[in-house]
Amino acid sequence: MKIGIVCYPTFGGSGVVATELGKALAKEDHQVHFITYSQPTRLDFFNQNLFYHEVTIRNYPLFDYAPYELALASKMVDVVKHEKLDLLHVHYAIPHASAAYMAKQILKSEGINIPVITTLHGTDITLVGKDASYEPVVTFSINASDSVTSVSEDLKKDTYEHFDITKEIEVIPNFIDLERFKKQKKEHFKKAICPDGEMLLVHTSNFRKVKHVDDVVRVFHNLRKEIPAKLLLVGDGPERTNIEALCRELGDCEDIRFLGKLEAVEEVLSVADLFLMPSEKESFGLAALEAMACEVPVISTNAGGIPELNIQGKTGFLSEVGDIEDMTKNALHILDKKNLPTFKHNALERAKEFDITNILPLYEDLYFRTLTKNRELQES
Ligand code: GMT
Repeated sequence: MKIGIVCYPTFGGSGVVATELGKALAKEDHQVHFITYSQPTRLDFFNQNLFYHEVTIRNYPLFDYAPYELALASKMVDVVKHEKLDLLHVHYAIPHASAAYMAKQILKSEGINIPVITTLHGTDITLVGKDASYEPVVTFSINASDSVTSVSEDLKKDTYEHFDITKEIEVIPNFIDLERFKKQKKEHFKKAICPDGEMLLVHTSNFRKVKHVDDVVRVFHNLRKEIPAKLLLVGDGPERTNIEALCRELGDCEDIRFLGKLEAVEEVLSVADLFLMPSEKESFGLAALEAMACEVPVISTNAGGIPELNIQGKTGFLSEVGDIEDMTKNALHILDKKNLPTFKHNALERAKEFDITNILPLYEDLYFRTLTKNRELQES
């Protein structure tokens, strides 16, 4: 198949899922064309089946806001026509699903029929999409897609609850490449960070408010009153300055390290004992899955789709959003040397269920079904 993938090329989960999906499809001999405004972060190598088409946005002094959606739709038209794509798979509804609708209509006027699959990732529904300034367009473009997927049952439920959706939404969860995300031998690294055998806690995110990184720091503050521990914070974003200020206020700076945006996050996860995800919203929680694949149990909230991944008392624990005391208590339970090996083992076993080799066929099957349905509609 010749597949066009549209996504955000940044470090965000939706971009990671889209890029890893494209790479896996290319390995299966599909031809994959990425259409984005810059090279996706995890697409920095050559593969004969992978192509990258950059969306260039011409600005003009008249525009206060450059019309990205138009440039994207025009690029989709161009790529579909010249590369003879079979389908477009767009990740994140805003503005990819509506741009794809526009491209589809333009192509239709030229006698080309291109099916569009939209994957909902979370904030495109739970935060941004619900806003009145976007809602009608989001509703319309979801309903106008040929197929729609969401990354969890919870996100599917949320989408039906908050939008007037007439389309069937299929759940295809996030996945993990266990060949890349696995516990590596990095003892020297652990020794450098935890010279006296301290427990190592890790959090990775884009440091947006919704991630509650302050709760990570507060749990760590409480926990280290009981046991020696260190905390690594991976990622960067708008809340970072506030978090640094909080660390200073609590007097924990010397045991907390900010690592910034790291590409090889699996190396850090390989030496971690516990992962913290205190998010207020999380459609799935890909960062937690990456941790689990590296044998790291998870302390999380019970928000959104996280309970579909993290299993209470088995792979970790789930608390109400903001319940620092419960999270601290649970973290201490997991880090107890009698319990930790079992939690680590369970985390890996659970992660295996989301191995890309199990999830990729679900997308391929959806592509074939969408193409067949589309063809039948054309013929009728
Ligand atoms: O978590 C973020 O803020 C990034 C966001 C994105 O859209 O890139 O991630 C969302 O999509 C991921 C991949 O499907 C999910 O694993 C994350 O849970 C989801 N984030 C939220 O719902 C907040």
